[in-house]
Amino acid sequence: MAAPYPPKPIRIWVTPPGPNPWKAVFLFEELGLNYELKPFRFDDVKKKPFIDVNPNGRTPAIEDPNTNLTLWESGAIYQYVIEVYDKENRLAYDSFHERHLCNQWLHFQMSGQGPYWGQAGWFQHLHHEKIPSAVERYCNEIRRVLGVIERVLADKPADAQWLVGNKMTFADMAWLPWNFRLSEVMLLSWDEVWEGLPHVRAWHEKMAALPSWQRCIEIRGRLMEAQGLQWNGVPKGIETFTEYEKKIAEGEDTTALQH
Ligand SMILES: N[C@@H](CCC(=O)N[C@@H](CS)C(=O)NCC(=O)O)C(=O)O
Repeated sequence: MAAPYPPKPIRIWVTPPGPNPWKAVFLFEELGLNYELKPFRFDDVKKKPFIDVNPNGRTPAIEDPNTNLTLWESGAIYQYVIEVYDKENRLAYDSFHERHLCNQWLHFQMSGQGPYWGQAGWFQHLHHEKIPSAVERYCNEIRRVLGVIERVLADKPADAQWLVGNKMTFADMAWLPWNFRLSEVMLLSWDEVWEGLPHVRAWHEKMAALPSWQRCIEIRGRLMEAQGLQWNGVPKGIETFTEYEKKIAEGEDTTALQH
């Protein structure tokens, strides 16, 4: 058996319900890195000990004993892991143009996907009052951003439908975990989510089928179970989002689903 790489496991702090921690775990799994998970409850994300690791109180965060570096913000974690642990450029390029293009797509994901998908989910499910115009605004933005990706992928040769060059890179992977939640975020069937987006759908499904992502889903399921949560983040014992929304409106603790 090959020696673990890197020699000391990198600790990844995760709150299981939200998509962002799984963005980090997906990259570690795909590169086959030596890591350990530090799962904790979403309710504790703004408390010690986690705020000593990330003063902003958001997951993921990593602690790497091999380099003595603690890092938060999933985009920064991606750039770090790729620079330090993907020396063979399995999920990156060393050529000038492609390096910068990968960073461009990563920044677009961080600024154009994370916050908008997150706000769509918030106004759809968690906000204490129904504001249809807010849901509409963020869902429209989701469609607009996916439309950008659709055009880019459609313009590429059939065997190279990735954001940069002709292979999957970290710039593609970064988009998967939030897209994986789209049906729930938009309250649509998957066929409705992907309407008019055949290239995005194929791109998404290729990544979702990877063993590395399947392992993420399996690990997430176990951690959610251990925290008494259903797969969508709704606590066990609450059957539907409608029932959950009612509890939120009544002011009961709702922290488990917030991402
Ligand atoms: N920009 C951050 C966003 C991280 C983020 O929002 N993480 C969620 C979990 S998916 C969180 O910890 N939320 C805590 C909160 O909203 O207080 C990143 O990409 O790492």
